[in-house]
Parts: sequence; structure tokens; C-alpha cells
Amino acid sequence: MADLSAFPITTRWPAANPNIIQLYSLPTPNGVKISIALEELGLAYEPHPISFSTNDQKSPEFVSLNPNGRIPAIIDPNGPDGKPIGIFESGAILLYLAEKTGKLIPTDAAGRYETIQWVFFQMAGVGPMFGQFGHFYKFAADKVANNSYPMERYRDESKRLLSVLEGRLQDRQWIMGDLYTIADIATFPWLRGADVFYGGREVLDYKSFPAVMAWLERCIARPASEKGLNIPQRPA
Ligand SMILES: N[C@@H](CCC(=O)N[C@@H](CS)C(=O)NCC(=O)O)C(=O)O
Repeated sequence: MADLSAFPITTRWPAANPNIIQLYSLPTPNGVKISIALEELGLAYEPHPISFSTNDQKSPEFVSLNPNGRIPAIIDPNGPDGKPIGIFESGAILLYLAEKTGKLIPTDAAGRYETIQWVFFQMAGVGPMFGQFGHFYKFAADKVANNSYPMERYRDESKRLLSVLEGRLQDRQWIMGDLYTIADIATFPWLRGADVFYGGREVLDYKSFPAVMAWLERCIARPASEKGLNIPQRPA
């Protein structure tokens, strides 16, 4: 039986099975990246919902695993050298899982770096820009009712990023061509989220990006996505 007692988060969210990966998350665009990857990889894991309504992500127990106070985070009881490891930042977790299994990433060095490059493109571009767009367009719209500049700035940058993806996905099934990778898993939940959570499909002009839309549908239709998009279930 793995010993996770070095991780204070397990006092508040105890592991029913400490021998499998512990996932602390919610079904948000960053959170579902990890449940989708775990489903694709067929790895056993135990999901723990972290409730935003009670600010669980800022609790001392959660912050002991991720000082940044944001989901997702994991503990893998079978980390490097067989020792438990805790990881936060969705891009780092995706890379860790891909390297642990040798899946969802090309095996050749050039392909591996090309994939990492697109993961960073998502982490530094798509996620932050779409997130700010959603903030000003939906969640804080009342605070900027007299100033459309913040929404327009992030809307236009999000559309520009969509055009970069549109170029990449011409004649490619997935971001890395024939191989479905962590670059796809990092990116598609944000495009889906801007539609489902922000109602931004029209204002982001999704119809102008047909290759991206076809790819998005292919990503969502994968059985692992259908499952992972709803894990962990939101607390009642
Ligand atoms: N760069 C981080 C961002 C994580 C992030 O922003 N998570 C959001 C949910 S999508 C969160 O925990 N928000 C709650 C909060 O900010 O308090 C990652 O990719 O893991």
C-alpha cells in the first residue's frame, strides 16, 4: 500500500486507493485536460472534486500541493524511482503522463519538441487569452458595460490564435498530424469551453475556422473525451 502521508492534501481528501493516481480537479477547461488524458491512457485514478463555491482550491490542504491555489493537481504514488510525486499546472501534468506511459506524444525527439511547442502555445496563449475573453464577455460584463476595449482586445487575440490553429489544421487530422497527442488534449477543452461556458461561438466567429471546428468535433467525439469531460462530477 502506497504511503501518501507526506501530502497534507490527503488529510482533507483521503485516498480510497492510495496505489492509484489521485486527481484534484473540476470539469473546467484546465481540469478536464487531465481526466481526458487519464481516460485516453487507461490509467487508474481517483478523482476528488475541488469545490470553487467553498474556495477549496485556496485551502491550506490544497495549497500544500499547489501553492498557486488552482486546479488541476495530481499525486502519482508511482512516480520517478517508484516514489510518490505531486504535480500541478495542467501542461506539466500532461507532459508527465505522456512521458510516464510513452503515449500521446511522438517517440522521436523532433516530434516530441514539436508537440511540446503546441502545448506551450496553448498554455501561454489560448488558455490565458480565451480565459480573459470569457471574463470580460460573460462573467464581468457588468463591470465593463461602458468600456468595450477589454472584451475586444481578448476577443481579437483569441480570434487571431484561432487563425493560427486554422492554418495548422489544414490537411491535418490532429495538431501533430496522424497522432492524437497532449497538444490536442491541452487545446480543445478551451475552444469547447468558450462555446459552452461563455456562449462565445458567434462573437469569436467560429464559423470562419472550418478546419478548427471539424477538429474540435473529432476531439469531442472520442470516447475518452466524452467520459473525461464530466470528471470529477461537480459537487452538488
Ligand atoms: N495554468 C494553470 C491554470 C489553472 C487554472 O486557472 N485553473 C482554474 C480553473 S480552469 C482555477 O482553478 N480557478 C480557480 C481560482 O482561480 O481560484 C493550469 O493550466 O493548470
